[in-house]
Amino acid sequence: MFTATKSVIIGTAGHIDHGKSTLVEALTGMHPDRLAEEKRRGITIDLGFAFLEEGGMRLGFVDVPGHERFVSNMLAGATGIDVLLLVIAADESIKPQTREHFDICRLLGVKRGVVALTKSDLVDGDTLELVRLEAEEFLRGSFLEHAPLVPVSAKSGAGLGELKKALTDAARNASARDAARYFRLPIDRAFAMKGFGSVVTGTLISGSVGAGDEVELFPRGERLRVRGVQSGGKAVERATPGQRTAVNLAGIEHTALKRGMALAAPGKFRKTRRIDVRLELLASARKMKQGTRVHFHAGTAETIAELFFHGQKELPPGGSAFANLKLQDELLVLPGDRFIMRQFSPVITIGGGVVLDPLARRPILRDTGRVAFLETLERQNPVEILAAMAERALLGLTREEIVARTGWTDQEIHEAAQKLSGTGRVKAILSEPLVLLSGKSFEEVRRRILEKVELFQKDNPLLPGMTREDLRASLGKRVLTETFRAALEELAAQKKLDVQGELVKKAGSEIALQPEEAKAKEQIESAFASASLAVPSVKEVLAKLPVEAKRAEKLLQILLREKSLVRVTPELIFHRQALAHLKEQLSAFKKTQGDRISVPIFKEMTGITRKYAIPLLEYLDRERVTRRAGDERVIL
Ligand SMILES: Nc1nc2c(ncn2[C@@H]2O[C@H](COP(=O)(O)OP(=O)(O)O)[C@@H](O)[C@H]2O)c(=O)[nH]1
Ligand SMILES: [Mg+2]
Repeated sequence: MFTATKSVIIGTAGHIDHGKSTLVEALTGMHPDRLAEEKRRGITIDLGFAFLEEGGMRLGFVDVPGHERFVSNMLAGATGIDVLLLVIAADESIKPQTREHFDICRLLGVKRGVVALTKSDLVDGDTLELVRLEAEEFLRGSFLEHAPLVPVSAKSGAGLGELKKALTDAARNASARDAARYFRLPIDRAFAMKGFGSVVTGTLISGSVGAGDEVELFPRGERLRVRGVQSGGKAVERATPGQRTAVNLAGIEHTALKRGMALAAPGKFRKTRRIDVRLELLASARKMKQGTRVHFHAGTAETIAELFFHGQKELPPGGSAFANLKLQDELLVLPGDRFIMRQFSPVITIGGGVVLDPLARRPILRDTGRVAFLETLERQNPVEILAAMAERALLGLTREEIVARTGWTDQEIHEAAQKLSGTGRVKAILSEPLVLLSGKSFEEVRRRILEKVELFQKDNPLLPGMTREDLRASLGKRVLTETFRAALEELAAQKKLDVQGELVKKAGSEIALQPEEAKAKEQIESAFASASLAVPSVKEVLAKLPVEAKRAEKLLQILLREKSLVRVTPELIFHRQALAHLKEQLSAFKKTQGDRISVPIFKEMTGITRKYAIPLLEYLDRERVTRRAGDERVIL
């Protein structure tokens, strides 16, 4: 059996020249600085990478630049860090970028790490102790409060073994990322490789990717084919989460690809420009007003965001709020994604937060339920979230919408929907493909259907019911056909409505006639009954009634529907009994005179003129009582 080796990303952070790159090299034997300019200038400008197999795990090192000018590069690398390697030089202690990098890692939700007190060879024991105390003080109350503090020297090698052990311990405790989720890879580099074509790299944050896969490029939208995948510098069948990953892509120029884009499972997600978030302002930042513009960093992407606080006008330093962010560029984010905000000018890190709704709408005053909805999203209970999403989707909530807004797998959606069914909070108006509606909206549609049918029957007492089509149209476009169908089905099953073919009526309702209508109806029927086969014209009968023409016509319709009367031609209507009698006469004729009858004999037997005889015989042919044979009829 194949058991995946655990892959963990270790990211450096710390002030420039504190020995980050040197330390990564000392630990891995690989120098992470790769650009010629970096080598020449001796500083890290962009991200560097190195790998180490240790303790049965695959450790990927992301080495970030410490210089303040390159914080945005640092941010691109900080995404996907499982374990932080915070570097503090023993000869300099905590410096501005130590603080900023640490703030960033905290805001990005990094959960564990190790602190290296580097260049220990340059200081005496007392100074080292002092720096240790300063570091402890600095980290108090943070996620690194209980992290190991390891003095090391890349020069002498002192402490390196202990640091490696502390890092592997932390890596072992890091929660494994889930390969069963949808694939997502924020791109941090794109280049062309001779003989291969376009290659992008990034830290695989979710799902897996392998040769032959189709992936979607965000925000551009192209579907691309994966030619091959490397991880840790080696070709692999599939790269799994927590791995530095290089993806060779077919069908695109490397110049069309750049840092900030992302690869993801095709057809699942939507790029966005509006997101709802939980936002946190650093205590060191200035208070923030509604409408403030900030630099926004998420994944490896960077854009400008305009802030709108839900339910408050401004945010004090150290404060936190729900906010709607309008982004200058479209990008791909999902709930739970962390982001960093940097002040517009001068550019310093002022806060960050977590994405709650990646497909938020523009904030509008009458959307009073938004804060409660965001609170629900923040609590992360899938059942509650699904119910709340359905409640806010007045038209209905589709599976695609759920995936795009949550990133949930089908299994997760199924489980949450299952737990909700039966509570009445959500109704599955369609199960394949899934469409959910809140119980409240569904009830409202049911109520409106009953109301429309009732109203229709009241306005049209002489009609047997409302057609499905008219009923559907009366509800307007804001009711999905699926909802209408499900509601109608349920009302019929509960015997609240009678649905017969195209007609819908209140269960058990009968046409209620006014006394004069009842009388008129009787009059019509008896006019035809007494006429036997020599029927009067319809016009003539209706004209004699005590009700006006429109109602008279409806009464006639009722008699036809009840089959008391039968329309033989557009002009000729007969009473059911007269026709029954005629059929009896024919069968009696067949017994005594044989099965053939001519038109004159038929006229003689029935005593009617040709005017009635021919249409009646044609009717009998249609009814398969007789069959025409030349000038005669065969009685069947
Ligand atoms: N004496 C001493 N110098 C070191 C040590 N580690 C790094 N340095 C030096 O400090 C300088 C900056 O190191 P570098 O790794 O580029 O720092 P970074 O900017 O944090 O990546 C370089 O000149 C290194 O040779 C150490 O443990 N002892
Ligand atoms: Mg460096």
